[in-house]
Amino acid sequence: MSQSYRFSIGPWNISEGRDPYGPETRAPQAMATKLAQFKKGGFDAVMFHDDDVVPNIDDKNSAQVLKEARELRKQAEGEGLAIEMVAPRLWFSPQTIDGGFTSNRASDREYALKRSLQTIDIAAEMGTDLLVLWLAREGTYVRESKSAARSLQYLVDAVDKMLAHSPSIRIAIEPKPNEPVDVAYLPTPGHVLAFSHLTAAPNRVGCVIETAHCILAGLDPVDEIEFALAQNKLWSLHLNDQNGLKFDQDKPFGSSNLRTAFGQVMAIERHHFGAKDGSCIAFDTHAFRTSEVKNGLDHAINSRKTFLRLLEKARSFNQSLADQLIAARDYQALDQLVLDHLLG
Ligand code: XUL
Ligand code: MN
Repeated sequence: MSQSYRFSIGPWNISEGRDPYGPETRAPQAMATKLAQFKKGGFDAVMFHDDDVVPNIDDKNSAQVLKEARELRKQAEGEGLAIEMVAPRLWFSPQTIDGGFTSNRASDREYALKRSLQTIDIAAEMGTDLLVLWLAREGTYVRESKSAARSLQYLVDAVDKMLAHSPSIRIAIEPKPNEPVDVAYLPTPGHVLAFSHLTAAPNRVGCVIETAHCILAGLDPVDEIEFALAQNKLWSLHLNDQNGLKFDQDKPFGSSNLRTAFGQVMAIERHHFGAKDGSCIAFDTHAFRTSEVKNGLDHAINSRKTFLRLLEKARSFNQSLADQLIAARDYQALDQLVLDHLLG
């Protein structure tokens, strides 16, 4: 029987349209409204930042934080949605303007760790063992301001404390080479997987791969996905698209490069992503600024539709003919076989 995939989505994927050059273009939607749309849109699970779960989280004590986490879990489950992961949002607060774990100030580093440990408690309360770390501001704008070796040690120390905080937590790091920082620490899946082996429990440190982030690093997302899958280290996926080396565009999956999208689906299918552990496929995309509220989730619904259509293409691809062409090293014909198949 063919494998079926689980799809997840974050509340930030229904956004208000603000960009660095202009304000919101859509009214904000309540969490309840978002959750109600997710199941209807074909999604099975939700990804949350800690302050999506608990707004104004820094103003609340631990008992209140965990109470709100329990309430949101109930609300999501009431809509038929599981919780995929929770991630500390370490790039908003005044204490993280110079990064969190790698900040040059000890008080900022303590804040980042405290918030991450609290996010692990939130994850437990919400029934997930997956913590995602997108290391947004861990990096530099000025090369001389930080040392890569010292920063690496700060990151290892922080992750080791998280691993010690909970014997069951799995930490998936989402690499991105730049934005908001000029040069980020752990910019690629290769860096993340090498990093995992420096920690106290490498089997509990893996990665999330996002298509656009790979393209921004000049890498082919197909190979990055397969590289991580081959090592059982891919624990979540953010599929989207990106038109070359620009700002992080988070375009609908397949909208810039259908062939690379096909390649990603082929890799996912070949390695049975999520079959054993229930890992989810998310589409970390956002609405165009011109979209109206009523169409505010269409980018993700369309991305899922494209994924499922490409899955049919992956399953009907003539692999035995491809294998013959590969054996004959007739890559010219192989290239055209893929194009003809995609063109239908
Ligand atoms: C940033 C990004 C984040 C993470 C979750 O580029 O992709 O949305 O996926 O924090
Ligand atoms: Mn992402």
